[in-house]
Amino acid sequence: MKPQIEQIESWARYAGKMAIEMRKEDLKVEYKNQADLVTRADKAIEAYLLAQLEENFPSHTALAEETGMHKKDSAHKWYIDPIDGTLNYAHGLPEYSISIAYAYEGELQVGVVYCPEMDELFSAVKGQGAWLNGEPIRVSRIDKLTDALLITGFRHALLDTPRTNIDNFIHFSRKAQTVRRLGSAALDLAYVAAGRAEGFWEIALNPWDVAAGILLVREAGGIVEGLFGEADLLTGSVDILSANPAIFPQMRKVLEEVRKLKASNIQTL
Ligand code: 2AM
Ligand code: CA
Repeated sequence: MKPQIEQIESWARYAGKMAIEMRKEDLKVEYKNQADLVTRADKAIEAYLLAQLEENFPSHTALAEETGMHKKDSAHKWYIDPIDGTLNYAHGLPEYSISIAYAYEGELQVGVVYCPEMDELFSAVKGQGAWLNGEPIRVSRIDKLTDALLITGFRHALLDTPRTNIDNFIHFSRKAQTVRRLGSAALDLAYVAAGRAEGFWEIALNPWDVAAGILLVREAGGIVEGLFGEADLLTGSVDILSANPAIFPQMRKVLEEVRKLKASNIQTL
């Protein structure tokens, strides 16, 4: 049986209620490392979503942030982030989301990203389109980088390494209208899909952060690739570039310029 979008949407909405309720009491924050944390809400929501899968699709494989791979029939695979943007969640900021995606034979079929605090549910079905609370969404028509609002994020562990995103951030800050750092990659991609941002890039994300958002952007008429064209965005560490079709090549050009500067050891700041 194929997963129905309405069913996944209802799981996401229920998970969102759990997130809002649980934030009223002690979140029991544990640190995976300085900037990577987990709360009892992440664990409870993941357990709830995995239980839904077990009940409805017992033969399907699931990859979930807190408990890893639950390997079964891997032609059917789910990507689950119970709370994307846990740092925001733990600090009381509204920018966090529940992200659920389903892929068949490696092709994303359904994606849902739900922001409970704003009650915004973004959904997409392969070949059918993308929606925000049931209304169709499209990427923006802005076509000049100088008019573009971009979003990015920074992996803490990369800050003092050659893979740091800081150089890209500085160059895009000069060339675009502005660059925002919001804290939930799943929502960032949803905002590109909805035309609120023209582009998003980030380094070293995980498949569960991006799977649903990738389908949202593609179904809304946007482009998603690896930062330098890598095709596989659903395994291992993911470097991602996503934008409307006009802005996408302009962003790639800037990323390539920065890469060249770094390779030639020229001080890029
Ligand atoms: P999370 O809140 O689910 O951990 C912030 O720019 C984005 O990076 C969020 O989507 C966040 O997801 C993700 N993120 C945080 N820590 C991470 C880590 N150690 N590895 C990969 N992604 C991470
Ligand atoms: Ca998470």
